[in-house]
Amino acid sequence: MSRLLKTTIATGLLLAFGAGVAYAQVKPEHLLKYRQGVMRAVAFQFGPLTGVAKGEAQWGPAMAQKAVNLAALSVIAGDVFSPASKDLANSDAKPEIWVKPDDFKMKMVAFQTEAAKLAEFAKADDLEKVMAQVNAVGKACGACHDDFRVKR
Ligand code: ASC
Repeated sequence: MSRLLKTTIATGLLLAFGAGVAYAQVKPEHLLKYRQGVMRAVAFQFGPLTGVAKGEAQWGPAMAQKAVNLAALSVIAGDVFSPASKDLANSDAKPEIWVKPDDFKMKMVAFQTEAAKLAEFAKADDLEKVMAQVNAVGKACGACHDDFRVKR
């Protein structure tokens, strides 16, 4: 193995370990605020888009930007349910998330996939496809909430 390769691998391992340690040190209440903030941000992008799908809100560049934001946030949403956050109090996240991680992951990926499609249709300014895709995203949101979020 070349020296450069060894150095690269060693640096990568250090960074990965360092990030893990830094993450573990975040206070639980801050992790919860982060998670709830990200999910709130998701809802604040998606809510207006559901208005578009219902013909109650106007389509335009600002609304298309919300779809792009939603796709980015969906990626972050996949990172806010780490095992380190499984015992947070005052959370609507069900323990099943960490009991059935494969099922949870599948539903999270479905959300991310549908949100990415919505962003593409939005960027293409294809209102007809946007309206249909908003419903697909809503179904993905709901499918995960049904199983993994405490009913309110
Ligand atoms: C929203 C929102 C959700 C989803 C869900 C879709 O606008 O805040 O949690 O849509 O209701 O089933």
